[in-house]
Parts: sequence; C-alpha cells; structure tokens
Amino acid sequence: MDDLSLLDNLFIKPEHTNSKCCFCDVPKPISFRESNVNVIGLPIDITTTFGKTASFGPESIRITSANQIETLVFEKNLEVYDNSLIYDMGDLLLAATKKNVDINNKNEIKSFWNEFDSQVSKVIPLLLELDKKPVFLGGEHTITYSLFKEFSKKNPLLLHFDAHRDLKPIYNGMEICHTTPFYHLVNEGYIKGHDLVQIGIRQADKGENQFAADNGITTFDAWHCHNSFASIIDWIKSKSRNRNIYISFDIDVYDISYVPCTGTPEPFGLNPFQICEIIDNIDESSSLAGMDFVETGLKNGDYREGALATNTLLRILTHNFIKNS
Ligand SMILES: [Mn+2]
Repeated sequence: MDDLSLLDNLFIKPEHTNSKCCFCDVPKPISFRESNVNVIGLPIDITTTFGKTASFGPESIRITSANQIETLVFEKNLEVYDNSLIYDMGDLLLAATKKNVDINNKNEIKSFWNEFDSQVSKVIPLLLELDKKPVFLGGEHTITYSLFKEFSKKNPLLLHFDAHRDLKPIYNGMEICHTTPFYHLVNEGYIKGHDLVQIGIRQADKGENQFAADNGITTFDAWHCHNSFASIIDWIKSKSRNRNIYISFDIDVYDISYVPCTGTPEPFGLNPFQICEIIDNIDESSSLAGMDFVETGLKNGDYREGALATNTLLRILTHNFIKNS
C-alpha cells in the first residue's frame, strides 16, 4: 500500500463533500505525488457557543474558490500554482461526527477530540515526511490544539491571527474547546511563549492577558495594529528570518464589517490590506510548515466570507515561503 492509498482511507473525497468540488479548481489537475500543498477540510463545530456556522467553512471556501475567484493574485501578477501545487485531500473522516455528538455530554465531546487527535497524528507526520505543506480548513479553532502538537516537532514560529486570545484554561466545563487551544499548547510545552505571536487581539479576560504576559507571548493587539502598524511589519520580518512558520488564522481577526457569517465577529478589527501587508512581510527565507484557517462561516447562501478566506489563502499560497522546505 503506498502513501496515498493509506491516506485515501482517512478522507472523504472533495467531490463527495457538501461542496462537491476541490479547493481552487486549477486548469490542470495536480496529483498527490506532484503536489507540495495539501488542503484538508475539517467541518467541525461542536464546542462553539454563540454563532454556529464554523462547520460550513470548508464548503464556503471550496465553492467560492472553485467558482468565483480567479487563480491569479492580482497585485503580484502570480498564479496560485506558480508556487503551490495543490492537491485537495477532501474532508478528514471522523466516525463521531457533529450529528452524533451530544453537546451536553462532556464525555462524548472528549471522546470526539480523542478520535480527532488520533486521526490527525496519522496524517500529519506522513505528509511532513513527504515534504508536503498541509493547509487545514476549519471548523472551530479547537482543531489547532491537535494539529499544532504534530507541527511542534518543526519548532516553528506560530503566527496566530485572531480577535480572541483563546488562552483560557477551561470554558463551559471543557478543557479542550474553541477558547482554550493556545493555553494548552503553551502549558503542555508544545510552544514556547516567545515563539507565539497573537495579532489583532481585542477580546480576552484578565486571566488570559496575565497568562500571555507571564509566558512572554508577543501581542499585537488591534490598537497596536491601528496606531503603529509599521513596527509590527519590522518585527514580523526580523523574527521570521530563517524560521519554520505555522499560521493559525481565525477569520474574525478581520473587522466585523468584513465577516458577516463567522460565529463571534468583533469590531476594531483589521482590514484586508493590513493582513496582506503582514503576510507579504513574513521573510522570504522562512518556510511554511503548515497552517489552519478557521471559523469561516456560511449563512443563507452568503459567500462573502468564503471570498475573503479564499483571497487571504491565495496571498499565503503565493508567498515564496511555500517553496522553501
Ligand atoms: Mn476568534
């Protein structure tokens, strides 16, 4: 059994997902073997508490990217496939799906995350060994906890774009949920505080702020982004030099006016030009190890977030850090 048939058994193929299409339909289909970027859908929304839309993320992004958006990144005059040879693996197969997890049963939720953790630990090491760059489409932000544990072996700088810190130890009686992934990653030693930077933050509790300060986590909150943007660009450029990079991108880092469907939109957010400028200034000597793009929603056929997510992903996938291993 070769690597692909082993992996194939772990996925629902893109054409059999709700989107019925691959991420970013390119003119010439790329085989797994040829690919350097692998898209994986994680339509998971179990522990979110407010707007319940995150499970539609992969569908929203696949449909918009395949049907609405050009593969040319306009301002760079680069095709996405100039740097990224994308093979969409489909959605990760999980026996316990959203439908049969009772959100009031903490044990069922726990066993769901255990299953997720175990599936992820089969997929990621294999892809990294083959020098592929996995791109996960969430889903709620909880997924980052299991995903990043695998990437931590590459000792990356973790760029976390979000309105929220997600640094709580426990929330609604759940240790593993959408507001806690970065707390547990730091607390269990998978990331050192000084290798974690949180960009666009504007919602947290005092405990989370204290935890960030105590652990040396770098914070560029929304006011810092608004008032001294140039200093962020300088920091990103110098800290990313010759580093592996992992990006965890919550779409609610964007201002509430740009994200009509995500579960917990917040005012005072960043705009697309600022996000592009931050991405563009990740140093060319760095190498993207992998990334997750989470909390993209879809409501009543409103694909605006899918369009914003796709356009953000295209800027990341045309960065030269894709070509470095
Ligand atoms: Mn968030």
